[in-house]
Amino acid sequence: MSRVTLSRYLIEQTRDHNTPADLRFLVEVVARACKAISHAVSKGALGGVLGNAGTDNVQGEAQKKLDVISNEILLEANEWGGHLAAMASEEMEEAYQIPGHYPKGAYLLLFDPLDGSSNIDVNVSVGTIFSVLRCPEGTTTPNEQSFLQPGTEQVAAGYAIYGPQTMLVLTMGNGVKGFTLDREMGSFVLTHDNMQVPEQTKEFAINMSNQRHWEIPVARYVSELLAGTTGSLGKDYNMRWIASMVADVHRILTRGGIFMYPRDAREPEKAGKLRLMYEANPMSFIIEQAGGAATNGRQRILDIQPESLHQRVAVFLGSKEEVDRITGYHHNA
Ligand code: P6P
Repeated sequence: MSRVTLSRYLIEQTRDHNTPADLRFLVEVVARACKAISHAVSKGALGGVLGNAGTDNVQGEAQKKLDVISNEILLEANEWGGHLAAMASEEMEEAYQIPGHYPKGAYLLLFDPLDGSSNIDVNVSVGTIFSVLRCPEGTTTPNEQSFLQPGTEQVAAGYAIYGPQTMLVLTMGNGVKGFTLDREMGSFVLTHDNMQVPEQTKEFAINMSNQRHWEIPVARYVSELLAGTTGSLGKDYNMRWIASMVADVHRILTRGGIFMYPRDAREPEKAGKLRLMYEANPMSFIIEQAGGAATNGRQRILDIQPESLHQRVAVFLGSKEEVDRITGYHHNA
């Protein structure tokens, strides 16, 4: 069978699901930007792109040079096309307005340009996460409020993972597709036609060093996982923590598992570490489209009504049986 490239897949999506041409163009442009980011990341020390940029992002976190480079790549790739009304990024406090000399379009693009960037200098997989919303009707100058839509309003979401392979994983509401970058041809080729999260798993992902800070439902659940066949769950579990959300989620999408980043007592005023709009929402859309589940411990992440662009959220996502279990423990706490 001839290879299905991302371009062909998107054309077929338009034919089969009436995907608007502007949305198809948007995904193509983001994919092209991810190829450029992949190229920059792969240079590593040879490209003089490792290490800190000497600046902090809106979260007060030191920015890596590649965080700034990746953000610039996505802005420059998307600002001229006429498909976007505005953009928002983990790396920028305010929404990014499309320069006046470019046309505007119907969509809002949100992204974490390089997630897991603490791993860059140690050559561990990192990625780009993106989410697409419609700009509210009649909005001529989108502001923060324009972006504050629940995750159920996403029309597309995806991530690129820069690992042994560069892959683009995408949902437009009709399942989850995985595309592998053919570097010789420079095109993303469909290699994973229908990604599904197994409902059951024996693998969990959490940063165990935070154990003493967890809320009771999380402490109870993880102790049961660790008890294995000697405990109430009756099976032994394995643990993975890459500390790069894109890499942990990709593993779960590929072979199952549960990913947890709970809120904890270190900063009780924060609802969690991960950001709702450009990390949790896109990943939750993908996981649900693949048959998994995603909650903040108490409610479906996609149902959360955002209150601010950079708000944080607790995340429990992956194999439905386990996400339902930990969510049940929160409800019964
Ligand atoms: P910790 C990376 O900085 C990130 O935002 C996610 O990609 C990852 O899952 C998490 O933080 C890792 O956090 O506290 O284990 O370093």
